[in-house]
Amino acid sequence: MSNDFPAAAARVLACFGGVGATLSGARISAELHVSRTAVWKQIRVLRAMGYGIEALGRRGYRLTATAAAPLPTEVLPRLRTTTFGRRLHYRARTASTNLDLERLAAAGAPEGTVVVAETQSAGRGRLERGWFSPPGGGLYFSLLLRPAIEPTRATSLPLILGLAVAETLERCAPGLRADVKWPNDILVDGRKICGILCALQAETDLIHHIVAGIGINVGLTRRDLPAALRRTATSLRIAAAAEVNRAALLADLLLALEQKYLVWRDQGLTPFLPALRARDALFGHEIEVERASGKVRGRADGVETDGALRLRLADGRIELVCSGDAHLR
Ligand code: BT5
Repeated sequence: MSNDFPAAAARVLACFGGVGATLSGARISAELHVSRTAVWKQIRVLRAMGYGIEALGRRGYRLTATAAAPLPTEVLPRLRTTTFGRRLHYRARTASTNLDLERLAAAGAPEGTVVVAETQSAGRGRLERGWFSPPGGGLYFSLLLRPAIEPTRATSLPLILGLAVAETLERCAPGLRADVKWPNDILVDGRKICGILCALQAETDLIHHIVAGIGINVGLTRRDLPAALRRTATSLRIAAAAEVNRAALLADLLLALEQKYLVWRDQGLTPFLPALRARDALFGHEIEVERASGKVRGRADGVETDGALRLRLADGRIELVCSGDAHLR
């Protein structure tokens, strides 16, 4: 585990042991051999990170709530996976978790390694687009995968990751309905709540690794959204008035991702086709797909076992689209 959780704040936090504990400032300063002022400073740092710490006058401080932030200290005790997230790197701020994880991957990090950030200054979407990643409002993380499969099979990966996200969001916000929009979006009420970016490092026959970046809007309010996203984006708070603990969400999601990934790695997309069909945001709609090679229009007809979108053209023929951006017409 590595993180840039401020070391001094972490030591103060460790003194408390757990939620509900009360400690005097004198005791903390004696235990850590620092001044009372230094303790107070770290209490303020912890509060700014989302920890609830009540000041009780001469009796000291009480830890009332742990932060909902996706800190390793919050995520790891909740984690029920075998490998996903067991190596968890936390960044209070970074340019892009995908870039951080690419570096770790190049240095030999194992499958399941995760980088999670409180905020990203240059969060990435596909094709050099950006991902709006303000602090406190979202879950931004990247997951390292090293499947021993042919590179062409990786096309369908974002769909099963999307399925894991959709199912997990519904579990943590009862009443919410989440759909998967080919190739890499999760929609709630027709608006984007999550985007997925899978970057593949491969040779013709061999995948070196895949960095799967996932961004989820959690606590953002409509006012937090920039004008350009106000009509197209949503969050768990906007859509379901849900107050979601991001650490718990990450732990739950990593389990769902691991379970789906292992089945997908061995059996491909086929076992997931019924679940995808039930959540297909495009199925039956007239759509336009922008591809590198140009636009194509038709009626969305589900996905193939390799993850390609089936598009029924005006003349009834089915065109298979491997990549692109789909829009409802
Ligand atoms: C995606 O790209 O949807 C992939 C987004 C992946 C973000 C994660 S966060 C953790 C990891 N680290 C990174 O640097 N990236 C990954 P795309 O399909 O190209 O969609 C990008 C478009 O979505 C933008 O051009 C905006 O229109 C819109 N958008 C940007 N931020 C958004 C947000 N927070 N919520 C909803 N829509 C957003």
